[in-house]
Amino acid sequence: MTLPDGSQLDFSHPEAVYPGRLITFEGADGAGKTTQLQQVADWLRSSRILGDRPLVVTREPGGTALGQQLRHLLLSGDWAVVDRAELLLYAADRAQHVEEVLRPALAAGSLVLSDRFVDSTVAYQGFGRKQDLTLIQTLNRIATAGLTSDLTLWFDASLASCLARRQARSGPLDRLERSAGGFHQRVRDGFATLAHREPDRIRRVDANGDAITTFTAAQAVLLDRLESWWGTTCAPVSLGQGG
Ligand code: T5A
Repeated sequence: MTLPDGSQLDFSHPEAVYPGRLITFEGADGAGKTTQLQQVADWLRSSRILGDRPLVVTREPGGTALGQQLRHLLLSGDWAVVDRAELLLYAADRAQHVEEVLRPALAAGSLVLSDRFVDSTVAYQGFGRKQDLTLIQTLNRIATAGLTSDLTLWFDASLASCLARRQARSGPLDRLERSAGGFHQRVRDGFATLAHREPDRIRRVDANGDAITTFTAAQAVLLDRLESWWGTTCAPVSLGQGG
């Protein structure tokens, strides 16, 4: 960022290269990413594919104590939240999450699986709420201090499938899930645009099928990437066989 006197503000972290890796799980509400994250974590633990490398599972919003409070403020629907406040609350959650959870875990060499990260803000607040994308990019850079995912799995299911899954789930819909007026279509368009722009970092996983079919597709991407990072080799494991 250039200041009025011509000097530069640099939000990036001075030691941005870590021995660990960050994989984020993204998708529209109800696409099934949380189900997939749990299955991937179970598979990685039971297969011992990571050896002694720690596995950390976390999420946004709500990956820290502060974040859990922010998650409630954002999703309960108990009060009005204007779009700019929504954007800033997600950024606050992320800043805390990055410093308290992600950086320490990555510095310790962990494989970190995060249920959502910066791409959600672009898709939801940028495309969904139509807020300024340049502003969001700057805010994401401030919140992350330059940290990016090494791999993002975008679980993509049709709007009809997502809606049916949201409705089949027990409990009320949260504030974001209740958004109408083409919001969910724009969110999906947002993820599609991001995946098109960054095909190496963001990999689309077809999530229209059942959970096992989706897991098999995600597993193929993960095996390939884990091997390229750490030379790990492991045959795909069917769900239910426990590795
Ligand atoms: N948000 C988040 C922003 O707007 N900006 C941001 O920057 C960030 C970080 C909370 C909300 O915050 C928004 C996005 C969200 O609206 P969240 O906690 O991740 O984020 O909430 P949701 O995405 O709403 O999580 P859900 O749990 O609703 O959706 P998932 O994770 O996609 O779906 P999942 O796995 O929980 O599954 C939903 C139901 O479908 C079934 C499951 O059993 C479950 O009942 N299911 C399937 N059914 C059939 N076939 C499959 N393949 C299925 N997979 C799962």
